[in-house]
Amino acid sequence: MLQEINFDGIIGPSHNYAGLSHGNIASSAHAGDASYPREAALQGLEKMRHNLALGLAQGFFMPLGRPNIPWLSSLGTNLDQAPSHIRSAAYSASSMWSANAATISPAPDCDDGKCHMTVANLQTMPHRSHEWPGTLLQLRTAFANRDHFTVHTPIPSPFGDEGAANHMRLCASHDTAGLEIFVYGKSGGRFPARQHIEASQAVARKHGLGDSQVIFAQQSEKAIAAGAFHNDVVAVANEHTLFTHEDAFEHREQFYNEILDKFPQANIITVPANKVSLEDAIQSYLFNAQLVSLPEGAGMALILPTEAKENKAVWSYLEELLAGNGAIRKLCPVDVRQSMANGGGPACLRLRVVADSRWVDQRFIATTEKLDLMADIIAQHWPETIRPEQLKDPHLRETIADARMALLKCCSLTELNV
Ligand code: SUG
Repeated sequence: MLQEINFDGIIGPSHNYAGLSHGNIASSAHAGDASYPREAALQGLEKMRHNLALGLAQGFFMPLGRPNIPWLSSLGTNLDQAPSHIRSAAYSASSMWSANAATISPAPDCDDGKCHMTVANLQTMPHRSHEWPGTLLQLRTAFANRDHFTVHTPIPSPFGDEGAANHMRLCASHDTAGLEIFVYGKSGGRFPARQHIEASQAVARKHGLGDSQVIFAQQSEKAIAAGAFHNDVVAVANEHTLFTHEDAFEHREQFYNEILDKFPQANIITVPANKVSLEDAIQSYLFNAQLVSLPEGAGMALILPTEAKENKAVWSYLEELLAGNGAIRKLCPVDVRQSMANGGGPACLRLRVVADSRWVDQRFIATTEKLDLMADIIAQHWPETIRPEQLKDPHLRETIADARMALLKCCSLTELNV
Protein backbone atom coordinates (compact mmCIF):
# COMPACT_ATOMS: atom_id res chain seq x y z
CA MET A 1 0.00 0.00 0.00
CA LEU A 2 1.37 3.41 -0.98
CA GLN A 3 1.26 5.85 1.91
CA GLU A 4 3.00 9.00 3.05
CA ILE A 5 5.87 8.26 5.40
CA ASN A 6 7.51 11.17 7.21
CA PHE A 7 11.24 10.68 7.76
CA ASP A 8 12.49 12.96 10.53
CA GLY A 9 16.14 13.95 10.80
CA ILE A 10 17.37 13.02 14.27
CA ILE A 11 18.93 16.10 15.83
CA GLY A 12 22.65 15.44 16.04
CA PRO A 13 24.91 15.76 19.09
CA SER A 14 26.67 18.84 17.61
CA HIS A 15 23.49 20.97 17.48
CA ASN A 16 24.61 24.55 18.12
CA TYR A 17 23.73 28.16 17.38
CA ALA A 18 26.34 29.71 15.11
CA GLY A 19 24.22 32.20 13.18
CA LEU A 20 25.20 30.62 9.89
CA SER A 21 22.09 31.21 7.79
CA HIS A 22 21.84 34.75 6.49
CA GLY A 23 18.17 35.39 5.67
CA ASN A 24 16.95 33.00 8.38
CA ILE A 25 15.90 35.39 11.13
CA ALA A 26 15.85 32.86 13.98
CA SER A 27 19.35 31.61 13.11
CA SER A 28 20.74 35.17 13.20
CA ALA A 29 18.81 36.09 16.37
CA HIS A 30 20.18 33.11 18.31
CA ALA A 31 23.78 33.32 17.10
CA GLY A 32 26.13 32.71 20.02
CA ASP A 33 23.48 31.29 22.37
CA ALA A 34 24.17 28.09 24.28
CA SER A 35 22.38 25.13 22.66
CA TYR A 36 20.95 22.02 24.32
CA PRO A 37 21.57 19.09 21.95
CA ARG A 38 20.14 16.43 24.29
CA GLU A 39 16.92 18.34 24.85
CA ALA A 40 16.77 19.17 21.13
CA ALA A 41 17.02 15.52 20.05
CA LEU A 42 14.51 14.40 22.67
CA GLN A 43 12.06 17.06 21.44
CA GLY A 44 12.47 15.63 17.94
CA LEU A 45 11.80 12.09 19.18
CA GLU A 46 8.69 13.28 21.03
CA LYS A 47 7.36 14.75 17.80
CA MET A 48 7.82 11.37 16.12
CA ARG A 49 6.13 9.63 19.03
CA HIS A 50 3.24 12.08 18.79
CA ASN A 51 2.80 11.43 15.08
CA LEU A 52 2.99 7.67 15.50
CA ALA A 53 0.25 7.94 18.13
CA LEU A 54 -1.91 9.76 15.56
CA GLY A 55 -1.61 6.64 13.41
CA LEU A 56 0.84 8.15 10.90
CA ALA A 57 3.73 6.26 9.31
CA GLN A 58 7.07 7.46 10.60
CA GLY A 59 10.69 6.98 9.62
CA PHE A 60 13.95 8.69 10.59
CA PHE A 61 17.44 9.51 9.36
CA MET A 62 20.67 9.35 11.32
CA PRO A 63 22.62 12.57 11.99
CA LEU A 64 25.61 13.04 9.67
CA GLY A 65 29.16 12.76 11.02
CA ARG A 66 30.21 16.14 12.39
CA PRO A 67 32.54 17.95 12.52
CA ASN A 68 33.15 17.13 8.87
CA ILE A 69 36.93 16.67 8.88
CA PRO A 70 37.25 15.57 5.21
CA TRP A 71 35.46 18.77 4.22
CA LEU A 72 37.92 20.83 6.27
CA SER A 73 40.81 18.93 4.64
CA SER A 74 39.41 19.69 1.21
CA LEU A 75 39.61 23.35 2.23
CA GLY A 76 43.25 22.87 3.27
CA THR A 77 42.57 23.23 6.97
CA ASN A 78 41.63 21.41 10.17
CA LEU A 79 39.69 22.02 13.37
CA ASP A 80 42.53 23.86 15.12
CA GLN A 81 43.42 26.18 12.30
CA ALA A 82 40.12 26.79 10.52
CA PRO A 83 38.68 30.32 10.66
CA SER A 84 35.86 30.25 13.18
CA HIS A 85 32.98 30.47 10.66
CA ILE A 86 34.44 27.52 8.74
CA ARG A 87 34.87 25.54 11.96
CA SER A 88 31.22 26.23 12.86
CA ALA A 89 30.13 25.20 9.39
CA ALA A 90 31.99 21.90 9.80
CA TYR A 91 30.19 21.29 13.10
CA SER A 92 26.67 22.19 11.99
CA ALA A 93 23.96 19.63 12.75
CA SER A 94 21.89 21.09 9.91
CA SER A 95 21.07 17.71 8.34
CA MET A 96 18.35 17.47 11.03
CA TRP A 97 16.17 19.54 8.65
CA SER A 98 15.44 16.65 6.35
CA ALA A 99 12.92 18.66 4.32
CA ASN A 100 16.11 19.94 2.68
CA ALA A 101 17.60 16.51 2.07
CA ALA A 102 16.03 15.88 -1.33
CA THR A 103 13.06 16.47 -3.61
CA ILE A 104 10.75 13.48 -3.84
CA SER A 105 8.42 12.59 -6.71
CA PRO A 106 6.23 9.64 -5.76
CA ALA A 107 5.97 6.70 -8.18
CA PRO A 108 2.49 7.55 -9.57
CA ASP A 109 3.87 10.90 -10.86
CA CYS A 110 6.93 9.54 -12.67
CA ASP A 111 7.01 8.19 -16.20
CA ASP A 112 8.80 4.96 -15.23
CA GLY A 113 6.51 4.23 -12.26
CA LYS A 114 9.32 4.50 -9.70
CA CYS A 115 9.71 6.99 -6.86
CA HIS A 116 12.44 9.49 -7.83
CA MET A 117 14.55 11.42 -5.34
CA THR A 118 17.13 14.12 -6.09
CA VAL A 119 19.50 14.95 -3.27
CA ALA A 120 19.64 18.73 -2.69
CA ASN A 121 22.95 20.50 -3.26
CA LEU A 122 22.20 23.20 -0.64
CA GLN A 123 24.98 25.21 -2.23
CA THR A 124 23.87 28.68 -1.07
CA MET A 125 24.96 28.16 2.55
CA PRO A 126 28.50 26.86 3.16
CA HIS A 127 27.47 24.89 6.28
CA ARG A 128 24.78 23.08 4.29
CA SER A 129 26.73 22.62 1.06
CA HIS A 130 28.69 19.68 2.51
CA GLU A 131 25.61 17.69 3.59
CA TRP A 132 24.90 16.07 0.25
CA PRO A 133 27.48 13.22 0.20
CA GLY A 134 26.25 11.94 3.59
CA THR A 135 22.64 12.39 2.56
CA LEU A 136 23.20 10.58 -0.72
CA LEU A 137 24.70 7.61 1.11
CA GLN A 138 21.84 7.55 3.61
CA LEU A 139 19.09 7.77 0.97
CA ARG A 140 20.77 5.11 -1.15
CA THR A 141 20.82 2.88 1.93
CA ALA A 142 17.24 3.55 3.06
CA PHE A 143 15.82 3.39 -0.46
CA ALA A 144 18.15 0.79 -1.94
CA ASN A 145 15.32 -1.13 -3.61
CA ARG A 146 15.94 -0.22 -7.24
CA ASP A 147 12.67 -1.73 -8.42
CA HIS A 148 10.89 1.07 -6.62
CA PHE A 149 13.32 3.95 -6.05
CA THR A 150 15.85 5.98 -8.04
CA VAL A 151 18.06 8.26 -5.97
CA HIS A 152 19.76 10.94 -8.11
CA THR A 153 22.94 12.85 -7.33
CA PRO A 154 22.53 16.62 -6.76
CA ILE A 155 21.97 19.15 -9.52
CA PRO A 156 25.38 20.73 -10.23
CA SER A 157 26.41 24.26 -9.29
CA PRO A 158 25.71 27.07 -9.82
CA PHE A 159 22.02 26.19 -9.59
CA GLY A 160 20.85 26.22 -5.98
CA ASP A 161 18.55 23.42 -4.89
CA GLU A 162 17.08 23.20 -1.38
CA GLY A 163 14.99 20.05 -1.82
CA ALA A 164 11.45 19.40 -0.64
CA ALA A 165 11.26 22.69 1.31
CA ASN A 166 10.52 24.32 -2.05
CA HIS A 167 8.30 21.61 -3.45
CA MET A 168 4.61 20.86 -2.85
CA ARG A 169 2.30 18.22 -4.24
CA LEU A 170 -1.46 18.32 -4.78
CA CYS A 171 -3.27 15.05 -5.38
CA ALA A 172 -6.64 13.39 -4.84
CA SER A 173 -4.94 10.92 -2.51
CA HIS A 174 -1.28 10.14 -1.88
CA ASP A 175 -1.32 7.00 -4.02
CA THR A 176 -2.62 8.68 -7.19
CA ALA A 177 -0.78 10.89 -9.70
CA GLY A 178 -0.41 14.45 -8.45
CA LEU A 179 0.45 17.97 -9.49
CA GLU A 180 3.97 18.91 -8.40
CA ILE A 181 4.66 22.55 -7.59
CA PHE A 182 8.26 23.74 -7.62
CA VAL A 183 8.78 27.11 -5.94
CA TYR A 184 11.87 29.14 -6.82
CA GLY A 185 13.16 32.55 -5.80
CA LYS A 186 14.51 35.35 -7.96
CA SER A 187 15.54 37.95 -5.48
CA GLY A 188 15.14 38.32 -1.78
CA GLY A 189 16.53 41.85 -1.79
CA ARG A 190 18.78 41.87 1.25
CA PHE A 191 18.61 38.05 1.53
CA PRO A 192 19.66 35.28 -0.88
CA ALA A 193 17.11 33.41 -3.00
CA ARG A 194 18.28 29.87 -2.36
CA GLN A 195 16.19 27.91 -4.88
CA HIS A 196 16.91 28.55 -8.54
CA ILE A 197 14.41 27.81 -11.31
CA GLU A 198 17.07 25.99 -13.36
CA ALA A 199 17.51 23.49 -10.52
CA SER A 200 13.73 22.99 -10.14
CA GLN A 201 13.36 22.41 -13.88
CA ALA A 202 16.26 19.96 -13.90
CA VAL A 203 14.72 17.97 -11.03
CA ALA A 204 11.36 17.78 -12.83
CA ARG A 205 13.08 16.54 -16.01
CA LYS A 206 15.16 13.95 -14.18
CA HIS A 207 12.09 12.65 -12.36
CA GLY A 208 10.21 12.16 -15.64
CA LEU A 209 7.28 14.47 -14.85
CA GLY A 210 4.98 15.53 -17.70
CA ASP A 211 4.29 19.23 -18.40
CA SER A 212 0.66 18.92 -17.33
CA GLN A 213 1.75 17.65 -13.91
CA VAL A 214 4.15 20.44 -13.04
CA ILE A 215 4.02 24.11 -12.08
CA PHE A 216 7.03 26.36 -11.50
CA ALA A 217 5.98 29.23 -9.25
CA GLN A 218 7.99 32.20 -8.11
CA GLN A 219 8.18 32.81 -4.39
CA SER A 220 7.34 36.41 -3.60
CA GLU A 221 10.32 38.67 -3.16
CA LYS A 222 8.51 40.25 -0.23
CA ALA A 223 8.32 36.86 1.54
CA ILE A 224 12.04 36.14 1.09
CA ALA A 225 12.93 39.66 2.25
CA ALA A 226 10.71 39.14 5.33
CA GLY A 227 12.65 35.97 6.26
CA ALA A 228 10.89 33.17 4.37
CA PHE A 229 14.16 31.64 3.20
CA HIS A 230 12.28 28.51 2.08
CA ASN A 231 8.75 28.29 0.67
CA ASP A 232 7.71 25.92 3.47
CA VAL A 233 7.88 28.88 5.85
CA VAL A 234 4.86 30.44 4.08
CA ALA A 235 2.93 27.56 2.46
CA VAL A 236 2.21 23.85 2.88
CA ALA A 237 0.15 21.37 0.84
CA ASN A 238 -1.39 17.99 1.50
CA GLU A 239 -3.61 15.97 -0.83
CA HIS A 240 -6.06 18.44 -2.41
CA THR A 241 -5.38 21.28 0.05
CA LEU A 242 -2.93 24.15 -0.25
CA PHE A 243 -2.62 26.21 2.94
CA THR A 244 -0.76 29.41 2.18
CA HIS A 245 -0.13 32.99 3.21
CA GLU A 246 -1.55 35.63 0.91
CA ASP A 247 1.93 37.03 0.24
CA ALA A 248 3.72 33.73 -0.41
CA PHE A 249 3.82 33.91 -4.23
CA GLU A 250 4.93 36.63 -6.61
CA HIS A 251 2.08 36.25 -9.12
CA ARG A 252 -0.64 34.84 -6.90
CA GLU A 253 -3.68 35.03 -9.20
CA GLN A 254 -1.82 33.59 -12.16
CA PHE A 255 -0.44 30.81 -9.96
CA TYR A 256 -3.86 29.94 -8.52
CA ASN A 257 -5.37 29.85 -12.02
CA GLU A 258 -2.67 27.49 -13.19
CA ILE A 259 -3.34 25.21 -10.20
CA LEU A 260 -7.09 25.15 -10.85
CA ASP A 261 -6.48 24.54 -14.52
CA LYS A 262 -4.25 21.52 -13.88
CA PHE A 263 -5.97 20.27 -10.74
CA PRO A 264 -9.57 21.53 -10.58
CA GLN A 265 -10.31 19.85 -7.22
CA ALA A 266 -7.71 22.01 -5.46
CA ASN A 267 -8.83 23.55 -2.18
CA ILE A 268 -6.76 26.69 -1.67
CA ILE A 269 -6.87 28.19 1.82
CA THR A 270 -5.32 31.65 1.68
CA VAL A 271 -4.54 33.30 4.99
CA PRO A 272 -5.01 37.05 4.50
CA ALA A 273 -2.27 39.44 5.59
CA ASN A 274 -4.79 41.51 7.52
CA LYS A 275 -5.46 38.51 9.79
CA VAL A 276 -1.93 37.13 10.02
CA SER A 277 0.88 39.43 8.93
CA LEU A 278 3.86 37.98 7.09
CA GLU A 279 5.89 38.89 10.16
CA ASP A 280 3.60 36.88 12.50
CA ALA A 281 3.58 33.97 10.06
CA ILE A 282 7.39 33.89 10.05
CA GLN A 283 7.77 34.44 13.79
CA SER A 284 5.24 31.70 14.67
CA TYR A 285 6.07 29.31 11.80
CA LEU A 286 2.33 28.78 11.26
CA PHE A 287 2.96 27.39 7.77
CA ASN A 288 5.88 25.24 8.81
CA ALA A 289 3.29 22.87 10.16
CA GLN A 290 3.00 19.30 8.97
CA LEU A 291 -0.35 19.18 7.19
CA VAL A 292 -1.30 15.51 7.40
CA SER A 293 -4.28 13.30 6.60
CA LEU A 294 -5.52 11.49 9.69
CA PRO A 295 -6.38 7.81 9.37
CA GLU A 296 -9.95 6.61 8.81
CA GLY A 297 -11.09 9.72 6.99
CA ALA A 298 -10.83 11.91 10.09
CA GLY A 299 -9.77 14.91 7.99
CA MET A 300 -6.49 16.77 8.14
CA ALA A 301 -4.42 17.92 11.10
CA LEU A 302 -1.84 20.65 11.41
CA ILE A 303 1.15 19.67 13.52
CA LEU A 304 2.34 23.09 14.56
CA PRO A 305 5.15 24.51 16.64
CA THR A 306 3.99 25.66 20.11
CA GLU A 307 5.07 29.15 19.01
CA ALA A 308 1.95 29.24 16.81
CA LYS A 309 -0.27 28.80 19.85
CA GLU A 310 1.54 31.59 21.66
CA ASN A 311 0.95 34.10 18.87
CA LYS A 312 -2.49 35.65 19.44
CA ALA A 313 -3.23 36.62 15.85
CA VAL A 314 -2.17 33.21 14.58
CA TRP A 315 -4.07 31.18 17.14
CA SER A 316 -7.31 33.12 16.79
CA TYR A 317 -7.09 32.72 13.02
CA LEU A 318 -6.61 28.96 13.48
CA GLU A 319 -9.57 28.69 15.86
CA GLU A 320 -11.72 30.46 13.32
CA LEU A 321 -10.45 28.13 10.59
CA LEU A 322 -11.37 25.06 12.62
CA ALA A 323 -14.82 26.41 13.43
CA GLY A 324 -15.45 26.64 9.67
CA ASN A 325 -15.41 22.81 9.43
CA GLY A 326 -13.23 22.77 6.35
CA ALA A 327 -10.51 20.28 5.41
CA ILE A 328 -8.39 21.04 8.50
CA ARG A 329 -9.99 19.45 11.59
CA LYS A 330 -7.34 19.27 14.25
CA LEU A 331 -4.50 21.42 15.64
CA CYS A 332 -1.59 19.70 17.35
CA PRO A 333 1.08 21.97 18.83
CA VAL A 334 4.44 20.24 19.40
CA ASP A 335 7.51 21.56 21.21
CA VAL A 336 10.55 21.71 18.91
CA ARG A 337 11.96 24.93 20.38
CA GLN A 338 15.61 23.95 20.10
CA SER A 339 15.23 23.47 16.35
CA MET A 340 12.95 26.49 16.02
CA ALA A 341 15.68 28.73 17.44
CA ASN A 342 17.68 27.86 14.31
CA GLY A 343 14.70 28.41 12.01
CA GLY A 344 13.55 24.79 11.77
CA GLY A 345 9.91 23.98 12.57
CA PRO A 346 8.02 20.67 12.53
CA ALA A 347 7.87 20.57 8.70
CA CYS A 348 11.59 21.33 8.30
CA LEU A 349 12.42 18.30 10.39
CA ARG A 350 10.70 15.84 8.07
CA LEU A 351 11.02 14.50 4.54
CA ARG A 352 7.81 13.12 3.05
CA VAL A 353 8.13 9.98 0.98
CA VAL A 354 5.11 8.29 -0.57
CA ALA A 355 5.95 4.58 -0.74
CA ASP A 356 5.00 1.15 0.45
CA SER A 357 6.90 0.91 3.73
CA ARG A 358 7.84 -2.72 2.91
CA TRP A 359 10.10 -1.36 0.15
CA VAL A 360 12.06 0.77 2.59
CA ASP A 361 15.03 -0.54 4.58
CA GLN A 362 13.30 -1.34 7.89
CA ARG A 363 16.19 0.07 9.92
CA PHE A 364 14.84 3.54 9.05
CA ILE A 365 11.24 2.85 10.09
CA ALA A 366 10.17 4.10 13.53
CA THR A 367 8.28 2.16 16.18
CA THR A 368 7.67 3.29 19.75
CA GLU A 369 10.11 0.62 20.97
CA LYS A 370 12.87 1.94 18.69
CA LEU A 371 12.17 5.50 19.78
CA ASP A 372 12.54 4.37 23.41
CA LEU A 373 15.91 2.80 22.65
CA MET A 374 17.09 5.90 20.81
CA ALA A 375 15.91 8.14 23.64
CA ASP A 376 18.07 6.14 26.06
CA ILE A 377 21.13 6.54 23.85
CA ILE A 378 20.51 10.25 23.45
CA ALA A 379 19.93 10.77 27.18
CA GLN A 380 23.21 8.99 27.90
CA HIS A 381 25.48 10.33 25.16
CA TRP A 382 24.27 13.67 23.71
CA PRO A 383 25.99 16.72 25.24
CA GLU A 384 23.68 18.59 27.53
CA THR A 385 24.83 21.96 26.25
CA ILE A 386 27.23 23.52 23.74
CA ARG A 387 28.49 27.09 23.88
CA PRO A 388 30.01 28.33 20.58
CA GLU A 389 33.52 28.70 22.05
CA GLN A 390 33.49 24.97 22.90
CA LEU A 391 33.75 24.12 19.21
CA LYS A 392 37.53 24.52 19.62
CA ASP A 393 37.62 21.91 22.36
CA PRO A 394 38.96 18.49 21.19
CA HIS A 395 36.95 16.74 23.94
CA LEU A 396 33.72 17.98 22.45
CA ARG A 397 34.70 16.47 19.13
CA GLU A 398 35.20 13.07 20.77
CA THR A 399 31.97 13.23 22.74
CA ILE A 400 30.04 14.02 19.57
CA ALA A 401 31.67 11.24 17.54
CA ASP A 402 31.07 8.67 20.32
CA ALA A 403 27.47 9.78 20.73
CA ARG A 404 26.70 9.37 17.04
CA MET A 405 28.43 6.00 16.93
CA ALA A 406 26.31 4.79 19.86
CA LEU A 407 23.17 5.69 17.93
CA LEU A 408 24.42 4.10 14.69
CA LYS A 409 25.14 0.90 16.63
CA CYS A 410 21.75 0.97 18.33
CA CYS A 411 20.08 1.17 14.89
CA SER A 412 22.52 -1.29 13.20
CA LEU A 413 23.56 1.48 10.81
CA THR A 414 27.32 1.67 11.41
CA GLU A 415 27.85 1.40 7.63
CA LEU A 416 26.85 5.08 7.49
CA ASN A 417 29.99 5.99 9.40
CA VAL A 418 32.30 6.79 6.50
O1 SUG B 1 18.92 26.13 6.25
N1 SUG B 1 19.04 26.67 9.72
C1 SUG B 1 18.41 25.99 8.60
C2 SUG B 1 16.92 25.82 8.80
C3 SUG B 1 16.31 24.95 7.75
C4 SUG B 1 14.83 24.95 7.78
N2 SUG B 1 14.33 24.09 6.81
C5 SUG B 1 13.16 24.29 6.11
N3 SUG B 1 12.59 25.45 6.05
N4 SUG B 1 12.70 23.31 5.44
C6 SUG B 1 18.69 26.76 7.30
O2 SUG B 1 18.64 27.99 7.32
C7 SUG B 1 20.92 27.46 11.04
C8 SUG B 1 22.25 26.92 11.50
C9 SUG B 1 23.01 27.86 12.38
O3 SUG B 1 22.85 29.07 12.24
O4 SUG B 1 23.79 27.38 13.23
C10 SUG B 1 20.34 26.70 9.86
O5 SUG B 1 21.09 26.17 9.05
